[in-house]
Formats: sequence, C-alpha cells, structure tokens
Amino acid sequence: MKTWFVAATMAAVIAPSISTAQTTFDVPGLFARVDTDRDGRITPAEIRPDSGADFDRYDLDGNGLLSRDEVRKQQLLHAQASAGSATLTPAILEQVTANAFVYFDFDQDGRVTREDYIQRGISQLLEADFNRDGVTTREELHRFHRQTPR
Ligand SMILES: [Ca+2]
Ligand SMILES: [Ca+2]
Ligand SMILES: [Ca+2]
Repeated sequence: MKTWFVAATMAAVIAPSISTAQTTFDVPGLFARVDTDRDGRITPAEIRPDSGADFDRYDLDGNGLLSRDEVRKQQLLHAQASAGSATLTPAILEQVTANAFVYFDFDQDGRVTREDYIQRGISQLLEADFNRDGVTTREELHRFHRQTPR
C-alpha cells in the first residue's frame, strides 16, 4: 500500500499521463512535455510551469488551494488510471488522500497552495537527481522509476 501511494503521488505531481497498467510513470511522456529546450535534462525551471499547470487542473474551484476534496478527486483519477485501482477501497482512498494532502503541503502550514504544489514537484524531481548536479537526466529518471530507457 505504501508503494502504491508513492507511485500514485509521483504520478500526481509530475506525470499526469499514465500509458498502461504496467507503466505507472511515463518517463518519455514527461520528457516530451517538460524538457522544453530538448537537451535531455529537466531543470527546476522547466518543471515549474508543468507543476503549475497540473495544480490548475486539479484546483476545481480555482481558489488557489487544493482542498481535501480536490486532493481526493485527484488521487481517485490517478488510481483509476493505474494498476493500483483494484485495491482502492474507500478506507484506502481516505488514507491516501490524507497522506497526499500532507505530502503536497510543502511548507506544512495546513493548506496546499499552488506554490506548495510546485515546490513539491521540484523537490520530487531533485530526488531523482542522483549525481546532485541540479538537473535530472532521462537516465536518472528511468533509474528512479526502475525502468529500462526506451
Ligand atoms: Ca531541458
Ligand atoms: Ca481549490
Ligand atoms: Ca502550505
């Protein structure tokens, strides 16, 4: 369940597109969308507009905050698009929603703002930056998600 949650939130933050049940993270799709200068590396400056657009998609009432309900709907959408949906009981959905809400609330003030969401997206990207040079390469992201580069 923990693994499923991590996969779901990864998808939620930086990979809205999930191609198949086997692929929970669409690395080529992410690069196609986010690597705007096409140099094979994703920088925080590149992930920022993508995370912002992702936030706007889930901020259903447009008030600049993700409410618990909005996070729940987002987690549900991602669960339905991934292999984990089979295990998604109402109790698990509530737990996943609570975890995701805390996770997205980057400054931990109890509200998920657009900036929180963007900062979480950036920090998540940098987790995959194994050699800590401030950019994440295609190979690093594949390694992070344990996929063979395509
Ligand atoms: Ca780039
Ligand atoms: Ca909202
Ligand atoms: Ca916050």
